Amino acid sequence: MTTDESTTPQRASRNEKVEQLHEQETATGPHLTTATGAPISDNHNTLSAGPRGPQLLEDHIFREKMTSFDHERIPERVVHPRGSGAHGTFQVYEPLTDLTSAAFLQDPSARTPVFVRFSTVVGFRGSLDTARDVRGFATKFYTSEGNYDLVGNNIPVFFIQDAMKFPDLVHAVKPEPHHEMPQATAAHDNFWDFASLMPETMHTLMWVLSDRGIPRSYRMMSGFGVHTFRFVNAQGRSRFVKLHWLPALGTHSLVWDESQKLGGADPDFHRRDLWEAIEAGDFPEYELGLQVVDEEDAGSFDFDLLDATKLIPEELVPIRRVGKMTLDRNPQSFFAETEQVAFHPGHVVPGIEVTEDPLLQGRLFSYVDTQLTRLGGPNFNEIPINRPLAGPTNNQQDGFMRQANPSGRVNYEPSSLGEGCPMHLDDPARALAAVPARVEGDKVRERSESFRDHFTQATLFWNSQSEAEKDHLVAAIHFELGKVEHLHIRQRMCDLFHQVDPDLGRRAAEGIGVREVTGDLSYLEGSTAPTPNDRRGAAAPGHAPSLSMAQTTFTAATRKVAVLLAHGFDHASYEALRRAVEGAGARLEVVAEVLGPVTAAGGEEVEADKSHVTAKSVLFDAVAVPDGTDGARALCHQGDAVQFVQEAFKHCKALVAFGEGVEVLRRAGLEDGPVADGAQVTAGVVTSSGPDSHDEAADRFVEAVAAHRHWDREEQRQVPA
Ligand code: HDE
Repeated sequence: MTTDESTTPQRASRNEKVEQLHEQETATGPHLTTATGAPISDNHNTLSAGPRGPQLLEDHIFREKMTSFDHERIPERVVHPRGSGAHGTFQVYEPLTDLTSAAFLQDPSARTPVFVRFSTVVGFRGSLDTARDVRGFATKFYTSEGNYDLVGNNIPVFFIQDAMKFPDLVHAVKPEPHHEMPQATAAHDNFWDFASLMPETMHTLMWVLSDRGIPRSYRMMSGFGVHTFRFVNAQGRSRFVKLHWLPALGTHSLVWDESQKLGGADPDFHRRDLWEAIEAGDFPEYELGLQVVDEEDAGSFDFDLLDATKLIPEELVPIRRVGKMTLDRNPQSFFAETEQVAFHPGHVVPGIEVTEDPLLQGRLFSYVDTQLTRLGGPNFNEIPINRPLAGPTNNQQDGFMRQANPSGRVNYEPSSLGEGCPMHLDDPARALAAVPARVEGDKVRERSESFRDHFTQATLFWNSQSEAEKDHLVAAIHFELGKVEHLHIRQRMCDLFHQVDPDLGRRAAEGIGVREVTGDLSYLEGSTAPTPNDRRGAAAPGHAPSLSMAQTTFTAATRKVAVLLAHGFDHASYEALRRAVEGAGARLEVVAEVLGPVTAAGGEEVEADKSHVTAKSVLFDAVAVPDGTDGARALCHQGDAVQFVQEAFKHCKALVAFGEGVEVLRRAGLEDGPVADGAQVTAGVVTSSGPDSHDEAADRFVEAVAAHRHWDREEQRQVPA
């Protein structure tokens, strides 16, 4: 039996007729029809009794159109509602036969289609992209053995250990229910009240408060499967595996002030960035990395592999890079694809299995359950974006929105009438299976002792950050807790931060009105929260460089550079800049006072891509000002241009000023003394004294762009922008 009806003779002739009709139609251009295909000649006027009379109930065309419109909305996801998707392919580097029997991980010449959806967690569907939040990174692999969903995040650990607490966590972080404020942020009393009573959140909180919480781009964001999974090979050997996505462009973040301003300048910042990069052929790439642990070694760590609040430091188990994903196609319809895609951590393929992680176990229930209301019933896997490449072949049938039922009389198994079809796969090793494991125990509601330590890895994270990253994390605490009205909640959080590191506790307290921090957690006694401070690792690892973003890849490729032009600019310096920027694979956009041509001192014309009305410095990675006396003078009189430069400086971005363009830096208060000869670089600000050094300055500038941000500049807090 098959669910594919397209091969029956009746179906074939019907399809031919439909094709003929379509051909006739496209000869004259497609015309409007009703939902049932009848042609429409007037889509502007309802049917009424006379041109000024009442509408007639018989106007089926109007009612059909309005009914469709009235029901356009479906419920948004309860978490991760705001997302952006892209299609692509995945290719494994070499057969992973030693690790898993999964077919898509065997053949290096095969390209497995994928669909990825990136998302924020907290904000509603129409909220902003750049809020401080965890990001979702969910991948659907359409493999020859069915769909495999890797439903991960950009942070390798999670807030809670047991799925039982998920509704509480999400209620606490979402806008407060009495007035639905604030939007898309954890910076409010409910969230920090909950966190202060749940010390198991501490490790993930450190990650979210770090710059990981405000990514520069979905293209520059890591992904993590978070839980420990099982890979099982054809011989039935099972190993524990953690999965990672490693972006080719490195992992980079925004500056907090910038991400807040972006919320206004472009709420679609990440969505647009992803879309435009793919349209421009700058296809985002991510390597798949695996950390593999033999089952015999699982007990050798000072944390439990089944505890989702813990990671395996790469220093203990290195990452093996096993394949690459390339995103090369934007969706055709946001709703049909990005909105209707339905992920589920239980969608695994033979050779990949779940573990007993109590958070993962709870997810196995939630994802199907939530689609029942979001996508209207149990048949959501038949929506094209969710449909597996082959099949499905089974006896499930009927229900809301069913597209294809099994044909024929047999809808049960076993059957002799259907000649036994569809039948079991005769080789269990190639089918979905559960590795045999002994399971026994008393029925209890109890957290494992091995889950008790909530601080060792939070401390490891703190220890491993660069000085700039530590400063940013403390500033994030000042913002988030600065928004908390109840002093006792701020106090508790500072005591918890003290438990992570006394210096962190002290620095957190400064500026949020908390006077004394002792790390006293006695307030937790008697609470239902798991007890806090049982550090299992007596000799906890002090420092894991892999946890710092300072160790990532740095490149200027695909970065966006704004060049500020005004009439009278020097065309040669502009050209030197353009050559260097484009040579590095970065993108140059001309920003001027208004749209239209800008005329150089020598008469050459350059068209402005953006005006100061629509483009702010936060939309760019770096800013350039060309040479030219009249152009520079004009820019000095444009408040928007001066602020553009100041703001880029404040956000530690690369800047270059050629020759007379340095006047604009002076006007912005960023340069005082005379310009030294040649090309000079100070904390990512490049100057060139004259035409002889323009090429060299352009090259130095591109290097400064590749460095992402120049944190050594942050001490100059007097910049007002
Ligand atoms: Fe999810 N999560 N989650 N989550 N999650 C959903 O499923 C849930 C968790 C993640 O782009 C929902 O289809 C529970 C961890 C992503 O469509 C829902 C628990 C991780 C997405 C749900 C978790 C994730 C979701 C809402 C604790 C990282 C967006 C809509 C037990 C490993 C997928 C939906 C997309 C979405 C439940 C924890 C990642 C309600 C109960 C840990 C990326 O089913």
